Amino acid sequence: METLSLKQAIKTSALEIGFDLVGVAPAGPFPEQHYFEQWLARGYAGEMTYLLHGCEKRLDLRLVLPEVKSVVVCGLSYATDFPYSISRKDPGRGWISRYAWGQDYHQVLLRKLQRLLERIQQLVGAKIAAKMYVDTGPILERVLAKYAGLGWWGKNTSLLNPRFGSWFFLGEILLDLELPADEPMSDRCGTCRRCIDACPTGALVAPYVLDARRCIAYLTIESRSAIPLELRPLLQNHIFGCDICQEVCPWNRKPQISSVNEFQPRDGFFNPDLAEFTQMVLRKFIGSFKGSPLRRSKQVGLLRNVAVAMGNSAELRFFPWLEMLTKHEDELVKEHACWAIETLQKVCQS
Ligand code: B12
Ligand code: SF4
Ligand code: SF4
Repeated sequence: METLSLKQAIKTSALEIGFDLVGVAPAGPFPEQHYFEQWLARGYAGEMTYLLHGCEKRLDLRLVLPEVKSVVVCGLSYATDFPYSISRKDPGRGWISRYAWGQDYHQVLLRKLQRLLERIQQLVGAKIAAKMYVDTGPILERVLAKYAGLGWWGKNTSLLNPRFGSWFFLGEILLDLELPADEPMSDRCGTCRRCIDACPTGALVAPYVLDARRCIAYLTIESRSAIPLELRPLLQNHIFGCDICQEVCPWNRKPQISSVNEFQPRDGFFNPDLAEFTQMVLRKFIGSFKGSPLRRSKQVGLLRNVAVAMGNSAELRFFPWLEMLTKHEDELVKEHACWAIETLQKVCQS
């Protein structure tokens, strides 16, 4: 099969398998890679040292797969028609980021990529060297997605697509197969800067640049440390991740809804009452969180986050819960619970 029709057949297969977006990127190098080095040098990665250790590979795909000639990049929407956090103002209820409401996306995408790879090998009629990645691999997924024509980099650093907004995950197959690359999409942010203005912690330090150390997604999911005191009040009711810079984006006003049922919210994950959520974390962490992205924070991380949200709530009904958390065996949980009690006491006095 000549390469253009092979590429078309691969794209058709990806859509049949259920991906919403698909394109082909060259194997690089890409001019924007230097942004990644600059970003690391400024310390914006915080505790995510795996980004530093994998730096060489991220800058050269051949260190990941020596035979790589092109990359098939796929996108899968996780948009649901549930409301946005910016329209829900109850401080006694926590916010879990939309991407984490349902099943862990890594497995969902990897299963689909595996089927696509099998289909590619059938089309080629031979086994070819290949590697699949979803999120955790040492590659710059958004750079590849841009060059595969899936979207443009938003100023909030998410990849945006006119049909799906930014509510989609990425997955890639690196291939020992020469395929014609797609055209990158042009930037459609224009003069807009809503995401930058809406970020509660000032984490978007410039257009297209995120200081992860200030980002609520990093602080509540990736960081294993104490949340800096000055940032705690700014976290508001966020207990796992944050969607604000995506919710305010005009391209996310009416995104096409995902067809994947596994991304619908589990019971108790959409805007949960903070006390009920704490009870679930304490009693059912092993059971209720199986196969959920929330496991990444571990039980201790979730309790730390809940304590901060309770402290920010100005709701005195959380005192008994916080008292209980001050007796937790983990120092991190204790310290955040004490902070929250002091914060609530100040509300009582004022
Ligand atoms: C580390 C990481 C994070 C960190 C840091 C995020 C960040 N913006 O860098 C934290 C924990 C904060 C995070 C949060 C989230 N993440 Co994340 N994350 C990653 C991961 C593992 C690496 C990203 C990385 O290398 N960052 C370093 C920066 C420098 O690289 P980059 O963002 O790709 O930047 C490129 C361009 O933006 C451009 N660029 C950079 N600076 C500049 C400056 C200018 C002027 C220009 C023009 C371009 C430009 O060049 C860069 C590469 O050199 C990727 C998976 C992967 N392997 O790529 C997922 C990934 C980016 N995350 C993803 C998601 C879904 C999220 C969250 C929405 C989850 C949530 N709600 O909590 C949030 C969104 C927050 C946000 N505004 O980005 C998706 C993004 C999907 C999409 N449509 O964009 C990915 C691709 C995972 C996946 N497979 O689906 N994430
Ligand atoms: S995810 Fe939240 S904290 Fe992070 S950059 Fe976006 S708005 Fe700011
Ligand atoms: S809010 Fe505006 S500037 Fe930010 S990503 Fe969306 S379109 Fe771009």
